[in-house]
Amino acid sequence: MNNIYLALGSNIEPRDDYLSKALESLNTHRQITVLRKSSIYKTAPVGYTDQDDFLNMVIELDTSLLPLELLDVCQSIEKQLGRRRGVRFGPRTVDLDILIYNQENRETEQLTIPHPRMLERAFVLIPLSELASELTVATAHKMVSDYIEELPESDIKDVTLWTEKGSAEE
Ligand code: PH2
Ligand code: MG
Ligand code: MG
Repeated sequence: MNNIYLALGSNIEPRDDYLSKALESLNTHRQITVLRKSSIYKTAPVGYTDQDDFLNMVIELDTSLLPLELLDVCQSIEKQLGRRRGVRFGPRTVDLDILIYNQENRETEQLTIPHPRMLERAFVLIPLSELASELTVATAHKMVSDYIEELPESDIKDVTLWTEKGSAEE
């Protein structure tokens, strides 16, 4: 059994549809099974802040694909769902990032695993902790929950549970 986690994000409407469609595409792939999903969170943009709020979630999956093959599938789903590459960290219909792939620890031009920014990002750590709060990440000996404790309070406040009903009232 594999231990693979992916982060999903969208900040172009219809954000929740983009997340569901990405999930559906992953799940219909012959070599991918989505095992578990976190809740969906509404999150303030990080990095490039002059853009709309994101919806973010994390999923656990099982696959016989190798890391670069999985990356390829993620990028083709992004493309299929209308992702256009523009501003770095800027708006996107859907972003699929491989966070963790078993014990893989690699840094190549195409792909770095564990995801290089995941341990500083509340919008990744909080949904990930729903699925794997005791997971230790690659070479670090700390757990996901330890990293959450180190986050500034302001980052944590920027990540709130999202509900379809809540969004209709916005
Ligand atoms: N993704 C980024 C940059 N900033 N901010 C939030 N809240 N959520 C994201 O998914 C996100 C971001 C680059 O991929
Ligand atoms: Mg990303
Ligand atoms: Mg990405």
